[in-house]
Amino acid sequence: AVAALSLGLAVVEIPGGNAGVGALAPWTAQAAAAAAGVEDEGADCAVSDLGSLTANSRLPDPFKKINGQRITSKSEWRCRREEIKKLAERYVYGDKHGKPAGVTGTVSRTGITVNVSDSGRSASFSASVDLPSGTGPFPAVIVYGGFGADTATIKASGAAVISYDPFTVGKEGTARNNKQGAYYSIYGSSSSTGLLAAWAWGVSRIIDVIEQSGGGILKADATGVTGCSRFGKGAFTAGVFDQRIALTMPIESGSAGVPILRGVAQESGAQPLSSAYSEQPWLGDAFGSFTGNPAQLPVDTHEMVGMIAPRGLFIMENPHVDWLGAQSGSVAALAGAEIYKALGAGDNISYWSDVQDGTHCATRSEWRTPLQQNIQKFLLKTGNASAVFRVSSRKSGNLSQWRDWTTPVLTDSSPSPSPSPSPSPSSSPRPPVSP
Ligand code: MCU
Repeated sequence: AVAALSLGLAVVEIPGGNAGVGALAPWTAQAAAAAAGVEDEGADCAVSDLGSLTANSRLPDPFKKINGQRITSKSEWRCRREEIKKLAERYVYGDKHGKPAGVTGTVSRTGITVNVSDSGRSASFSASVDLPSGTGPFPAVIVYGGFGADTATIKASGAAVISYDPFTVGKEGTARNNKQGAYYSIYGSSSSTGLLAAWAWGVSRIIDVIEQSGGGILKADATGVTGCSRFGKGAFTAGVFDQRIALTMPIESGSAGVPILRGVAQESGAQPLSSAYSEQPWLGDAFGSFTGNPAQLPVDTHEMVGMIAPRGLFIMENPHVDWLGAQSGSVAALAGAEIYKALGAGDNISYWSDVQDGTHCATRSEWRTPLQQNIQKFLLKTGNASAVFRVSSRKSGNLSQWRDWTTPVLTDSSPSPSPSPSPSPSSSPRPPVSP
């Protein structure tokens, strides 16, 4: 539902509305959000009970905690996000291990090496580095796999390209009980963690090494990630699970990527969940129980989108290949954008499926400018272009069919304490009395 607009304005479709081209959205004044300095900001949140599973054919309410209460303030999102993270690991991706005891490595102008050790096991992998012109230190985009990402535009924008071969960390073509690659060398070949989480762990370890390198060549706080197709699934998962990633750019990711899992199960021609589960061990082993009944899942990918908030996210999709489930992708973006908006970061999520060329993973001229603008805004921190939301009319999903919750207006402050039996007018504690 995007009409061409040639006024020199960004074409912004207001998330939640589904037809036509909106004016610039009211939340465009938000500054770009910085990435967090840590992989998982909510690691200290206590999430012990993941609740019970109840069928819900619509998208779970992202703002509703496992205990049934809805959050009311932005500060509560941190631990609500951790709940979603735990649910996503348990039921969709498998656990992504945190930073192992030993991570060492090197960053040079041409490559990165990573050596990892934990509990007596060790593994190594490497990635190549291609610097843009200039003196640096540079921001960098970690590019999964060897195709589909416009590396020329990334470099021309002023960011380095780190070429990451995820198969060195999690190999494809193995049985689920015999997984291979650096992740599984450390955590075991029968680990129930799927390849997407393993690949994401590899990205996190690359960022560890960049952090430890002192920042002379690459900046540690300005890392993006991208990739197309199965590597779009991977790039999305990396951004979901590492809050140090400032910009996440999945391309044509399809089932097990951005598209809502409940949606691809119904979308005509989209890769079925059972196919995505069995084609490669991308998802965690536990997802096997849900391929036929995604309504039982206590999470869906709109909440993974929300886990990336408020950091930069630019979702690119192809509406010409049914297998890619772009309609369900648009619903994930629209519903996820509600989380961005609630956090005051609605201008940090872009979506673009309105493209001409139907070739899967083509280099597309339409994405050149928004790619550059996202790099400027979130990695170089020199730009503040508005987000774009261009949904192809070929595959435009309708959010209202998929949700039964509304988007809260979250307060900036901490929640007020729940009403006590005898509310005291003075809530400040008495000063300590000295003996
Ligand atoms: C869209 O990503 C995958 C898709 O899930 C697979 O079914 C297909 O075999 O490969 C796609 C891909 O990675 O293409 C490069």
